[in-house]
Amino acid sequence: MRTEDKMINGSSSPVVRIAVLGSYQVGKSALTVRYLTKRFIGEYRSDTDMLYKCQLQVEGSPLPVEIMDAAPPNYASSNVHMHWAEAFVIVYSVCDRESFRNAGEILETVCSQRSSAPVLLLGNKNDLHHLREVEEVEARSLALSHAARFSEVSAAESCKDVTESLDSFLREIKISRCQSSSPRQRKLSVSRMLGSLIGRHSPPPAPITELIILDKHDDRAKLMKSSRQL
Ligand SMILES: Nc1nc2c(ncn2[C@@H]2O[C@H](COP(=O)(O)OP(=O)(O)OP(=O)(O)O)[C@@H](O)[C@H]2O)c(=O)[nH]1
Ligand SMILES: [Mg+2]
Repeated sequence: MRTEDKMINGSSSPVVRIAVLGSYQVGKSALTVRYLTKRFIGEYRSDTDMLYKCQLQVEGSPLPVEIMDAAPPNYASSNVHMHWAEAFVIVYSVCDRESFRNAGEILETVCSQRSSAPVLLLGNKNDLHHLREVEEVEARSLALSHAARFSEVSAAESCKDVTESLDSFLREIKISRCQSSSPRQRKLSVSRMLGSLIGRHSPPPAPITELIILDKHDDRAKLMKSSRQL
C-alpha cells in the first residue's frame, strides 16, 4: 500500500467512505438510494454531490459508512473523491457504451492513484434488455483485469441484486482493513471477489442517519481537508 493510501485508508478511521462514480444518468443516485432505503423513486437530484452517512450491519457488527453519490464530472476535474474515499463503486449503464468506456477510464485512474483501494464495477439498467450495448462478459473481464469486483444490476427492478452486491462489497472492505498492507493485497482481492459470489447475506441496511448536500465549492474543499487529516 502506498503512503498516500495509508494516510487516507480507513484503517486509521472507523468510518468507511465509499465514492459512487460514473457518467451522467447511469443510475448512481438510484443505486445509492435503492441500497440505503430499498426504494426506487425514479427521478433524483443530479446537480450536486450527496453524502449519505449511515450505520450498516456488516458481518454481524455495526459499521459507520459514508456514501458519496458524486455528481459528474466533478470527480474527474477536482480529484477530491479520489482522495476522500477508501473504496469506489464505478457505475455504467449496460445500455450506454460511452458510459462503459468512461467507467474504464475511471477504473484506470483509481487503480493508478489508489492501487489498493477496493473497487466494485456495477453495470446498471440490465432490465432494459432490448437496449443493451455492453455485454456482461466484456465488463466482467475488464473488472477482473483490474482486480475489481463486478455485478450487473437493475436499480429499477431488483432490490435484491443491488443489496447483495453492495453487502458483499462492504464485507470485502472490512476484510481488506484487517489484512496486512503488503503489495499482494490487490491480488488477494481477486480470490475474495470470486469467493463472494457465493457469499452470505448480511442483514438489511439500517436507516440513513444524515444526508449532506454538498452544494458549494467550499464544502468540497472542507471534504478534501478532512480526508487529509485522517
Ligand atoms: N430502466 C432503468 N432505469 C433506471 C435504472 N436506474 C436508474 N434509472 C433511471 O435512469 C435515470 C438516471 O438515474 P439517476 O439515478 O438519476 O442517475 P445518475 O447517474 O445519478 O445521474 P446524474 O446524477 O445526473 O449523473 C433516471 O430516470 C432513473 O429513473 C434502472 O436500473 N433501470
Ligand atoms: Mg445522480
